[in-house]
Amino acid sequence: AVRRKLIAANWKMHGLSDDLSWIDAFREALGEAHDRDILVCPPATLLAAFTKACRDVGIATGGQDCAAAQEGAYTGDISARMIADTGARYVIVGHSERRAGHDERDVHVRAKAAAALEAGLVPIVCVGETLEQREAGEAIAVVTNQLGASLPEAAGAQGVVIAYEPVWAIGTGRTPSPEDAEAMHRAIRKVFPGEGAMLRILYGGSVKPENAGDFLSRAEIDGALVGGASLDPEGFARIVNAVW
Ligand code: G2H
Repeated sequence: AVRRKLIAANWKMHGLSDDLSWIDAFREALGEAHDRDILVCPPATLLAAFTKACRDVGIATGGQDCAAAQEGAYTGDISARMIADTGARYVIVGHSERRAGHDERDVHVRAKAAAALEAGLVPIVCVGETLEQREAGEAIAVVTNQLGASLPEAAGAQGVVIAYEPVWAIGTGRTPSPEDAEAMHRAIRKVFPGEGAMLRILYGGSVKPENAGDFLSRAEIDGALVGGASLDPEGFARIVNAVW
């Protein structure tokens, strides 16, 4: 099976309305890019405007988190149905910054991913080990267990995207070797027996223009989830163009 590479920008808590100018700057720097999917996950406040502006230019959009419920008395929360209502097609769930900073556990991530599927969105389910777990030789066991517990039963390989983001690589400038990332992706694929070949697995954690090609050229690595380096439109275009 040929999996199209997916290059996703996770803006985290960055971006104001002026930053819609990122879209034109990115497109100009990108040139003609074929055979790859491009996704931008801006903050929720910009999602509707971003989605509208990206509609006809080949850039998909997504949320960075969603609630487990679709509506109700949940002050401050945003549901998957609301994200889908903007025209966005994806939503990140279980990012380590949510797991660590908002005490989200696998059971919550699973409920959010289920809500995303129910709303017709593709959840990007994030998993990753800590440095301590990697050094103890437990990385693959930790991540495959986390994934098993974070995936809703209804999740099939074609309806979800997995992002492997080692916690120690996020925003630190450190990365695993492409070989170690590939080994993890291979293990993650086995969590989907019989349909692993259809599953898209992104690598995330300190992806930059300088190292993007090392990851994106690997057969097991189906794309990247890019944080800090995605804020610069030229830099993100270089990352997208590192796919060949
Ligand atoms: C990991 C990644 C994007 P960064 O969180 O999700 O961020 O590229 O800044 O390490």
